[in-house]
Amino acid sequence: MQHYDLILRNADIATVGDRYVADIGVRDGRISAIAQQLDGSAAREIDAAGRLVTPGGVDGHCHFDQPTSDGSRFSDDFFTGTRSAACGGTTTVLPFAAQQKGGSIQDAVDDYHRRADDKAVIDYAFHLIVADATKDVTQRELPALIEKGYTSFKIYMTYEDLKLDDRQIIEVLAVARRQGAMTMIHAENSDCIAWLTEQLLDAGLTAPRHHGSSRPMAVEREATHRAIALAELIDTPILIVHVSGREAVEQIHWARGRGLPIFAETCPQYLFLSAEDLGIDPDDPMHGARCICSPPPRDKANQQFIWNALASGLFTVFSSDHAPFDIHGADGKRVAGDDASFDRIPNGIPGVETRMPLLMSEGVLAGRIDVHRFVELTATNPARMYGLYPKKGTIAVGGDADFVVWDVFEPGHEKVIANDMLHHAADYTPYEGMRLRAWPGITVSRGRVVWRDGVFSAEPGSGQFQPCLRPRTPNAGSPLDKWL
Ligand code: DUC
Ligand code: ZN
Ligand code: ZN
Repeated sequence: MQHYDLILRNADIATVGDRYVADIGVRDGRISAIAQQLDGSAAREIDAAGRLVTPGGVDGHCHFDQPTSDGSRFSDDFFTGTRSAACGGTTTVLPFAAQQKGGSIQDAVDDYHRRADDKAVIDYAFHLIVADATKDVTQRELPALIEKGYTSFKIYMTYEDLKLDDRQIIEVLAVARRQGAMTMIHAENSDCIAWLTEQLLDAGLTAPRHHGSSRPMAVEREATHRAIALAELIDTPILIVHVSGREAVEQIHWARGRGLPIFAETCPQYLFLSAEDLGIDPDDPMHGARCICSPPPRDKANQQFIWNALASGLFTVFSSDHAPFDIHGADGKRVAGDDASFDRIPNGIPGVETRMPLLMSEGVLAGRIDVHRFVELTATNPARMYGLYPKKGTIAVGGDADFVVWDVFEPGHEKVIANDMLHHAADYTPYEGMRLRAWPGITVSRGRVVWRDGVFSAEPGSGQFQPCLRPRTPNAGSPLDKWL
């Protein structure tokens, strides 16, 4: 008789392609058998009793303990950030090792490992941020890092200390093409934002809500179109991150129609927040700062547009873009003071723990998407895009034993989100008071029960770094090959 470390019995398993009830046998952190009435014993058995079980989430976009240039500090380090992820059903995270302008990417990676390796409680891989696309970076550092398992990088079209110009973007895309890596692009037009910001500040319009006016949809639409054109020119796939609105969606739809491999990500803030959330509370001028992120949440009508694009398959991945800054205290949103103008307020909101339950509740249980699409967006596709599939991102024999057993609540008995039930270190959640019909009851990460019935249990440093494979093979046979 086979012996397992863990058997999950009577699981209602959902993957991208299948749904069936079976037992899952786990040995040495991997799924070693899936069968109806699995014959065997285990050190630990859990009866899922027909509850829905989905692959552990892969959050392809989150920020923990990332160095900043304005004196602010991300609320979460790798311990609190990954703890929060685990309690929200995520078992793999991909934060960013960010190159400083003038610095080396390898140094950024070494520094980030020092921040992560003793602290993470679930598995993690790193994207790179390329802030300075020098010859040394594109010809030596990036190819060497890709070889070592850092196979995706983010580039910015805005933010003074991060942005690349079109020529530099082309150089990075050419490396991605040669090496078979994935380029993620933050698409907003930097000069438009700078000009609009100057006009707003000159007119005395400095409150948090004007953040939205400084980055209207046209700014994102133009940069999205340009990113698509540059990727088309170099003949390489890209993934456009945190797509916020209908006008950027239209550009991606257009590109797909031309057969271009343009992938896209959206995030909970564009489904559940709107420009109104940047507004002023008469008693607290900084209230709207809680929801300052870039691109900003759009008008309410836009939310339906994003839902439609999630359901239709236009979006490839659904990530949190968890970027937490405290609303109280001097090193978070208020780093430039209690009445700082919108352009001096750190961008980003917390959301790594609420990503999966928000989409399960408001997407699947509300009938907007089916459970297979949920799995695809939250786990399988991010694992595929970033070279972690099928070790991560599905429930299959041979893959890591990463899964979530869901609690589902009847209408009238929903779970009400409150910041003090979350496990991040941020002092607020923008989703306070939302009533959800689903929440992870159990999270299993590489066979370890890290979250069960409200109790978190995992040691700092028990998460493992995951080198990523190349998400695709290098292009071959294009006329561009003689130059690239
Ligand atoms: N925008 C980003 O590009 N990164 C972090 C947070 C944000 O709002
Ligand atoms: Zn970004
Ligand atoms: Zn981000």
